[in-house]
Amino acid sequence: MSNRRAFLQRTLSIAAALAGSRALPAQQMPGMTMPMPELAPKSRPTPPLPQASNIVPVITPDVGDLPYILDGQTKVFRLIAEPVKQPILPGPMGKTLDLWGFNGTSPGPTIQVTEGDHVRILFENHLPEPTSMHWHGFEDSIPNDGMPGISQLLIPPGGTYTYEFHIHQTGTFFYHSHMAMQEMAGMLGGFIMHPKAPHTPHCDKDFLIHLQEYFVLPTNTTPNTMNMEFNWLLLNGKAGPATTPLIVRQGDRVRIRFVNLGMDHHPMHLHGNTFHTTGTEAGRIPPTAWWPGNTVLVGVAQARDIEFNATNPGDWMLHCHLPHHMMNQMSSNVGPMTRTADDRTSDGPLTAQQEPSVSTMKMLPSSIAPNANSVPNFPQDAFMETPAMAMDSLVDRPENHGLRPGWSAYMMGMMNLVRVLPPPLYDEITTRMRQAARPNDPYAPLLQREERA
Ligand SMILES: [Cu+2]
Repeated sequence: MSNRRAFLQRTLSIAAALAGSRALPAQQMPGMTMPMPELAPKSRPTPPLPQASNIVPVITPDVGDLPYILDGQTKVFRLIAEPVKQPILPGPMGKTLDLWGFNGTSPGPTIQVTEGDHVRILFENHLPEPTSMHWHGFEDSIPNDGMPGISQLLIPPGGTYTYEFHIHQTGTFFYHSHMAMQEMAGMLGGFIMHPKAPHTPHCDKDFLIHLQEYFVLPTNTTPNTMNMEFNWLLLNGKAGPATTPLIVRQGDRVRIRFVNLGMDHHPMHLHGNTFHTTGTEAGRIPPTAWWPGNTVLVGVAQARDIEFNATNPGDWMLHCHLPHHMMNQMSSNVGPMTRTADDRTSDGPLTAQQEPSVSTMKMLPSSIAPNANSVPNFPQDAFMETPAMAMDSLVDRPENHGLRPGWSAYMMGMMNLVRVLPPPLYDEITTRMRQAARPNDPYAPLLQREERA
């Protein structure tokens, strides 16, 4: 059947279905010519590994993967658009946002497929308004483009749509609502197309990080999606220090894939290592055209893949370098001015006895120079809400093991760590990660793979 005939048939039949009912289950949708298999469970079990054993699974920290079931040779994913409660920072000064996402998270779970796969997405709209899903960068047929009013009708609340793809590209792609305000409410997710044969040089670790921004007034939980000033800057749905570090064994070659579906461009900077930019939202860059750097600008609607050899041990900052994106609650109309009273300073490294606390939220006079008020530009960070709100215990997890006490006071907004760990510490931390046996652990595919190796 020609693409045009298939398109017309699908459009007409779906239009008929939508006219008849706003909440038909997928199995009853006329025109759904593909046999509908049993739907994959909504709860996320341990994500499946990419089939080929030589493919390193992409880890999306704090998010995880969308599982699939096989219908013959077709990988079938069930993607549900729905309101979600997204905890972006824990504790008394923390925040949980009311976002729109997929299958319980925002960003939605990452879809991983391999070049040559046939893929079916059973999409369900559990939102209170119509939507449609765009597959960003896909070279596929027009009925699967997700452009409302152009390639398909809007999918009403309770409605469904089936997208089908034959995967012939490779790289970092993504899915998102093509309704702009829905996109700003969190409706985005990653779509990784692995090559059949891994790229060379081989990468031992492969991570995906979404760059996100929201404006949320104090005491509010719903973002103002029309605002152009942002006070909560997130990586994979978390603000620093709630971002889960990227765990790397010293000597690994590491790929990090950044995806930006927000309003601002983000210059992502890595400390201590020089990387090459090896991919864009259009896939792999020929090696002769890679460019070195320690900062990569990830523009709106873009993906950037970077790779480096992690030979330099340490806990290296990975962060957006826009100053306002390195803070939490950065906004001209957000108060109060706060800082922990345990805001000790010193000219030496922190010791275990110096861990700050969140017991009080007041600047100590001893932290301020006697002539501070006569110095132009004062105050700057002294009266931001952070740093110096240590919350080590609130964000404690195996991936943070061994960081110096009080570390969390200096992680904000779009900040995370790439922990390049000498083998003994790497083994200790990954053992702790395994022992934690967390449900839906985004690191699980990697831990399982390394355990088998
Ligand atoms: Cu930024």
